[in-house]
Order: sequence, then C-alpha cells, then structure tokens
Amino acid sequence: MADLAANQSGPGVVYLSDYTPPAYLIDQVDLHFDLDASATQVRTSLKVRRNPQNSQSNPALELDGDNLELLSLRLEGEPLDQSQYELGEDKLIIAPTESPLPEAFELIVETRINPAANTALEGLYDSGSMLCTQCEAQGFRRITYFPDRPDVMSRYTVTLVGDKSKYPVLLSNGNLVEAGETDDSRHWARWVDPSLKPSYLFALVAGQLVCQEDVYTTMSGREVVLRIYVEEENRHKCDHAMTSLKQAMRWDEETYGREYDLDIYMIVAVNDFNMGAMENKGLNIFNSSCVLASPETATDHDFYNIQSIVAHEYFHNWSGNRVTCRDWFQLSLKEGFTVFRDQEFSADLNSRAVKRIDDVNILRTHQFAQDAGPMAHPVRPDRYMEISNFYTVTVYNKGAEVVHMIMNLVGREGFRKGTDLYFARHDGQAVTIEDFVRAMEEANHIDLAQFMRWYNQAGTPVLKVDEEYDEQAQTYTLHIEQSCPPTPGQTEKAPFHIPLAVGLLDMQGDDLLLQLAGENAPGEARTRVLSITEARQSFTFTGVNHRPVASLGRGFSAPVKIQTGYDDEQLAFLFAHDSDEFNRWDAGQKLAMNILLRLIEQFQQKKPLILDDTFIHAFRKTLLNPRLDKALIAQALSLPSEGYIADQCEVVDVEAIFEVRHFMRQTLAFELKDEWLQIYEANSSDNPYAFSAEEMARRSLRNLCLGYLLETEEQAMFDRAMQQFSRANNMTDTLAALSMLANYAIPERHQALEDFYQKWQHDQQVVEKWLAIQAGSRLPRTLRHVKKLMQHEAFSIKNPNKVRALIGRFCAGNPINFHAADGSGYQFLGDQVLELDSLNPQIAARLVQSLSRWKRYDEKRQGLMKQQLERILDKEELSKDVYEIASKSLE
Ligand code: B3K
Ligand code: ZN
Repeated sequence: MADLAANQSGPGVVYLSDYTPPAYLIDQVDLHFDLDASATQVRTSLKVRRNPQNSQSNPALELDGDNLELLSLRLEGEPLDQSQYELGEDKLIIAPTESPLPEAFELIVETRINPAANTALEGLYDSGSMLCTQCEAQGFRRITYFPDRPDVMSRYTVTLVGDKSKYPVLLSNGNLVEAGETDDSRHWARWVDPSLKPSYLFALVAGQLVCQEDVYTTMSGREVVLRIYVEEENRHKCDHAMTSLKQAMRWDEETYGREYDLDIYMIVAVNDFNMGAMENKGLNIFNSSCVLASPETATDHDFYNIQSIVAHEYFHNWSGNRVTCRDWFQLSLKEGFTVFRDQEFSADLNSRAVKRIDDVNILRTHQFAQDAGPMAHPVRPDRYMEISNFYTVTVYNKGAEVVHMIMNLVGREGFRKGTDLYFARHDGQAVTIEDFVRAMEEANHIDLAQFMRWYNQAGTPVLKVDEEYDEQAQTYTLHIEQSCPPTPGQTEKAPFHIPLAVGLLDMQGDDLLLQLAGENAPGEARTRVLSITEARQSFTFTGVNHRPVASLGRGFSAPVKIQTGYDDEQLAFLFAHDSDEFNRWDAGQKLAMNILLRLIEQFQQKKPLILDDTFIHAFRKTLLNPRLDKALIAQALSLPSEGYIADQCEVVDVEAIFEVRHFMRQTLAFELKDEWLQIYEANSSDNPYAFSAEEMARRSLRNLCLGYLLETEEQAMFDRAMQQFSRANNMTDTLAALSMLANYAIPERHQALEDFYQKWQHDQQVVEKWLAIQAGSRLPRTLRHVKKLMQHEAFSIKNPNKVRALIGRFCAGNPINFHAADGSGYQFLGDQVLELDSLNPQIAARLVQSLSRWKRYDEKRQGLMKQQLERILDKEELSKDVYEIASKSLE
C-alpha cells in the first residue's frame, strides 16, 4: 500500500463528541532500549487484544507515531510486508489484506530515534549529560508506534542497555528486577512496573547522576525507598524536596486515606524541561528549577513552589495515575483535582489566608484574562488542534476552583466520602469528569446536574449585587443577578450554580448572626453559603437593626466577578474590619483599584494627580497594626499589578497605567516614609535562614518596605538596598534588593548585577533569576539589554528555562517595555516565535499568547500586534501549536 499523505488540509481539529473506545487494548508492553544519544534503537513487544467495548467488525490496528524510523514489524513472529500495513506521517495502520487480525496477538515493532536532534523535548531527548523522556500528552509516539491515548492502559517491562561510563544510572518506572553487564563495556537494567498505566506515564532516565536517599514508612507500615537523582554539583540542593515529599505522603494518607503503592519513589532533576514537572509512575521528572533548593540559592518563593510541586506530582499517583483520564478533554479531571489537592496541602502546612490570596491572584490575573480573550475555553474543552495548548490556567486553576466549589457545597466530610467512592470505584480505570461528579453526587445524595455547567461553559460569570435595607421591617435584601459574557463559540450561557459565602458587618464592623427570611430556628452562623442557581435571585435577612455592610464571596467561594458599587468608604470599612481575611485583603485591592482607575482618567485628561488622604490613612493603619499577620500586611499593601489594572480598563492605556501606578507607589513612599523605615528596621534579623511561615512573613513585609523606600529615589535608600544585597544570608533578601535596584538607572544597579553574576555564574537556577530580573526592569532601554543578553554565555535559546527567564519575562512580565509604542517589543516577540517554532513548538506557542489580546489596545498597537501575528502565520511549516494560538487570536 502507498504511504498516506500527511495532514493534507493543515492542522485538524479533534472533537470530544467524536470519542470512540479503542478497537484494541494492549495488556503488556515490553520495551527494549539500546541507548545512544543520536541513534537509539527501540524494540517494542505488544500483547494486543480486541476491546469488547468496541463493536467494529475486523478493525485495523491503529498505532500513532511521530518522527520515527521504522526498522521492522512482526506479527506473531512473522515479518509483515508492506502490503499488510500503511505507514503515514503520524500513523501506522496494521490491516492485513488476506485475513483479519486475530482476537489476540503479539506485535513486535523496531524503531530508531535520534534523541540529540530532539529539540522539542517531547519523547526521548538529550539533556546535558543524560537522556530522559517526556511523554504527556503525546510524546510516547515519538519513541515507538503505539495507540498513544490514555484509555489504553498496560503493564510495562523496560530493559535499558547503555554505555557504562556515559549512562551509569539507568532508570524507568516501577521496580528494578535485574541488572547486569554486557561483554562490550555496556550494562543493562530491567524495570517492571506492576501497575496498569497509560503510555503518557512512561519514563526513562539514563545518565551520570547521584542520588539522595531516604525511607518512608506508610500508614500500613510498608517501607518505601525515596530517591532524588541529580547531577553531582546539585547534591546539596535536595533536602527541601525530600522533606516536602515526605510531608506530601503523610498528608495524603491523613487527608484522603491514600497510601503509596510501589516500593520505590524516584525524582530526577533535569535542566532542559518544557514545564515544571511530570508525574510518571514511580519516576517523576522535574525541571531542576522546581526541585533544587538551598537557602543561599533559592528564595522563599522557590521553597514554597517546590513544596507544592513535589506534592502535586506525588498526589497524581492517585488523582491521575491510578485513576486516569479517558481522553485529553478530561484533563481537568486529574489536573483541576490535583491542583485543588496541592492548594489544600500548602494551606494546611503554611498560612491558609496567604495561600488563598496567592491562588486568587493567579486566577484573576491570568485565568480571568484568558476567559476574556480569544483562547477562552471551558474547564473541559470540547475541541482542540494541539492538546499541549490546553495545559492552561483554565484547565488547572479554574478546574481547581470548580472542585473547591463542590467542597463548599458538600462540606469537607462529604467531599472525603465522595473521593473515597471515586477512588474505590475507578481504581485502575480511565474515566471522565462525569464519573468524578457522579461519585460526589452519590456519596452526598445531591444533584450536581446544573453544577456541571462549570465544566462545559467558558467565561467568568459576573454577579451584580444590589442591596435594599428596610428599616421598618428590619430586613436586608440582596438582589443578585448573574450573567456571563459570550466566549468564542458560546454566545448564550445558561445560569451557573454558584455558592456565594456571605457575611454582614454591623456598624462596629462585627459580624451579625444571619437569619434568612422564612427560617424558624434562630440564626447561628455569621457566614452563610447562598446557593445561586437562577439568573435573578433575592435573599432577605431578617432582624437587621441597622444598615449593614455585606461581605460577599468570602474566601473567594466561587470564581466570579462581584459587582457591588461600593464606595471608597464602604471598601475602607471592610478593609479595616472584615473577619474574613481573604475579603479584607480583597476590599483593599478593590479600594486601590477604584482609586487607580480614577487617577488614570485624571492622567488622560492631563489633570494633576492627587492621592486621597483616606487611602494613605488606611495603608498606615494596616502597616502599623501589630495584630495582623505580617504576610497579610505585605499582601494588603501591594498594589494590583499593571496587568490586572489593564484588565479593568476598557482600552488599555499602557503609559497611563504605568505612570499612575508609579505615582501611587511614590506618593505612598514619601507619605509613609518614617513608617516604612520603622517596620523595615524592626524586621531585620541575623537568624540563619528558615523556611517557616513566620520567617517568610517577616521577610516579605521587610522587603515590601524596602520596595516603597526605594521609590523615594533617595541615595540613603539605595545605600540601604545595597547593604541588604551584599550582607543578606539568604537568596530571598539578596534577590529582593537586586530586583528593586534593577529598576533604577544608578551606578549601584550595574555593580550589583555584575557582582551577582560573578558570584553565581556556575549555578543554573541562580543565573535564570539574574536573567529574569534584567528582562523585567522597567528602565527604558530594557529591550536593547535583553537582546544583548541573548548573546551572553549565560543564555541558550534551546533551554526552556532561559527562554522563559529572558524572553518570556520580557514579553509577559514587562508591560511598559513590551508594549512600547513603536512596536519594537512585538517585533522582537515575532522574531523569537519564528525561531523557536522550529526548535520547540510548545515554548513558541506559550510566547505567542502575549499577542493574543491585541484587541484590548489602542488602534496603533492593535495594528502592530496583528502584523506580527500575520507574519507568524505566514511561516512555512508552522507548528500546529503556534498555528492554533495565532490563528485563533486573529479570528
Ligand atoms: N502533567 C504534567 C504536565 C504535562 C504537560 C504536557 N505538555 C505536570 C503536572 O501537571 O503535574
Ligand atoms: Zn498536574
């Protein structure tokens, strides 16, 4: 048969509604790797059998393949000749013409691959001194021909053969059962994974690695060996990840009753990696920046992140690996749920309120923006061109919020009953979001049919709330109207089921006991969760003797926008008194936002800018309040980011936002200078570094003060920053000072950056920070500087971390420079996307998203951004990753 023509009509679209069960299942996979950096040979034996769930008669066996050289094919030991299969660009179809395929058979496939040429970092690739894999979502097909879809779950045996000196360590999933040497100075290892797994969880690592080892005793008393593999120079950076892993294992036992199942759990740190980490069964592979830490080289933020990512990947062992997704549309089944699990873990181990604020900040700045742009999609999308583009804040973070809402509706105990049922019922299966929700419904005897809309409708719902106080009847009514703006492909939305947590504050700022009209029993709660299910709904509280101030959406009970029309005074009141820590912070943010938006108007009308005294006063009171958690003070006194302010404007005025925010910071700097200084000094410490909530809180408040102090641009403050930079005993304080100094055109800036590089040039994780700080500088010549840094020995376009640090940071984290009016930032992005597209499409596609919301800008910028999108689309052989984002952006 002739070869199939590849992808005739450009990238195709895959639809959820087209799902059909696979025609064949693979019970057993035996892989044999002959490892070599540029020519690895893979022999795969598949034990294939007809799938009873698929009713087709005599179906062909369809195997996926990408960038493979096919060497041989044997069916039940017999070589297949070319008349018995079709070999296409991305498929191998076994369809013997003379006789149908047997009910069960063995297929042996031999392929050759070139890891060294694999710059996309999907499949098997070369990273420094090691070979490693990344298979989710569709990388396994770049290793061998296989039905590369998550509903085909198999048992794997893997034999790795390689050069002893180049690849002294040979790892794969499961347990090591045998190892030995060959007669030609090579050696081999055989790994058997007793669990059923989809191909995306396959992994191998071969390289010169050392490991840190520990032992964990599970709740049933089994011993599990824990190993973190790193390159020799990073041996001292494993302690924190190891501690985090043990914390996660204990937490999952205590919180969900989930125990680890294999005898060994391995983590490997890799320098070239497209994302944060990967939950391969028993063999997690981590981006080195998400696992390695020491006090001298990692910040509080890094420590915090590592703790949560290590936990996230570990939690996947149940939510993702043992119970996996039927198809990639169900991605949030494992990702939304697992993010929710890691958020709760971090909240339990650190400060719950700070964690909630961090998570909501991410959601509001990134996910709300995605929901409002051309890439908006539901938590469960119904179509995609390239699945890699759907590892998004919507699937992950909004997906976690949806799970969080289920917990708000059924309570913590009910939620645990639901997860127990889900894990028991579906262990070893590939399932759907419906299966998860059904378990919650059945365990709690509730109906979540309307709630399912959260999974299927895109867009951020808006709640418009009007209040009505009846003094005579002593009632207070909330009139709530919900709506959701149209998103691509979804113009009309049906009402969502929204849990809205509400409290009412009396004149002293204390919470009232809440009594809803029609309820007989006296109210006992001070926070009530209202179930909003209709487009318009009213809730009346009785026994309210004064007009209260309502605190709405406490704890961010639903991922919605709440419009109240509160004035500055009401917001300042909530900012001072709300008993809900999240809403207290939120009121401060809303107050700051109202003021910023008014000042932006003033600026645009060329009127003088004046910052209101009440705001300065509210800031002072918060800063000096000894009863408040320091971390919360730091959060409360941070102004909304430029990006988030931009999202609240009808047309984004890049310069106005920048200038006004800067004006506000500078005014606060001068007005509260003594207070900033006082708190800065009061929070200094010579203690050795500790990763504890208290110490992190202290450092975050102190560094917030330093940030404001520098805005005075007084030499004494620059001296203070330099002092902190050179004397700090930890990376958090050093880096805070350095990143602030990088924003001022002063001699200290140059000196600090220079000293820093001299000191840390050997350390990849620190060099990434050094690049990012420079790319994020607000100074006017930053783009020129970024281009220069691209020539620096520290940079490599092939390394995703370096690209993210320098190019990604400039394009997605430096609005004033990226959106320069002359279009130079856009042109730069266009250049980089075109180059990266051929090297690493996933990284290129991430980058191009900085152009996708072009319609939000002024006409001139719109034109310049569009021009780059069109230029990108003109590239020949554009990857489908970039094509999907760029073409949707222009629709
Ligand atoms: N599951 C991986 C992400 C895979 C991304 C593939 N493009 C990490 C995680 O979410 O845990
Ligand atoms: Zn995940």
